[in-house]
Amino acid sequence: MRLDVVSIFPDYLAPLDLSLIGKARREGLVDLHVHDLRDFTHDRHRTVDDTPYGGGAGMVMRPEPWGEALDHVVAAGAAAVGGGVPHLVVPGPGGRPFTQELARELAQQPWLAFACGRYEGIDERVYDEAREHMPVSVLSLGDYVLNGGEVAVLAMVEAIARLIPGVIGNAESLVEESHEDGLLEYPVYTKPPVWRGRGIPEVLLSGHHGQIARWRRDERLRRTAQRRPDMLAALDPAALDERDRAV
Ligand code: 6GU
Repeated sequence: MRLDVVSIFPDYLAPLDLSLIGKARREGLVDLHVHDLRDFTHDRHRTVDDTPYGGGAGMVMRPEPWGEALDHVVAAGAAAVGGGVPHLVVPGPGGRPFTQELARELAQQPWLAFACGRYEGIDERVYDEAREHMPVSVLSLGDYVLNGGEVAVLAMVEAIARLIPGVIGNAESLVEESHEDGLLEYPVYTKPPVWRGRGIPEVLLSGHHGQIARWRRDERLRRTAQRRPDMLAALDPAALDERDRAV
């Protein structure tokens, strides 16, 4: 998968060299290119923002550097990917919620580009123009405000890249996760068997795989009911057995 990220703080994306994503890059599974928006300015001060038409607080990102940056990404990427256009993701608190389902969809794409806005946002004409050339999704991590899209891109790229076949060694660990089947994860324990006077649930030592599976499912249901009643309400009733309903 090819990934392009445009930002005025390219150093913010440095953590993508680390851990599993860094390994996926070195193995050629992920081809990541970070671009500095200021490289697409032409004035001495490398200006990317200006005051909003109509007045109001803060600054707005000017369209010209964004237009040139996205033109460059499309041209450079097309040569590398062998044609086509990227799916453009613009992170922002005003977007549609970024979910595991969306991560799964985006993980199927051969090419994603991320446009990191700062200040009060990017001139709306940049979105309008981009939509004439490529699919554009404005996506939010949740109902709170970050200073810019960079931290959101770190989160989204991690959520997407780990779903690319080969990036995670143990594909099984992708299956039983929170948000894959609408329930949160069960609690986990490892050695030692007693820590600061606290033992572990007896059933986990029983060797009885049926009972362990049932206990884990009960815990997932309890946890989901307690922490995320919205997720429990959204479950397909057909996905619950009689024992589930008793929990
Ligand atoms: Cl994706 N961007 C910004 N700037 N703030 C956010 C966000 C994204 N998601 C939640 N808050």
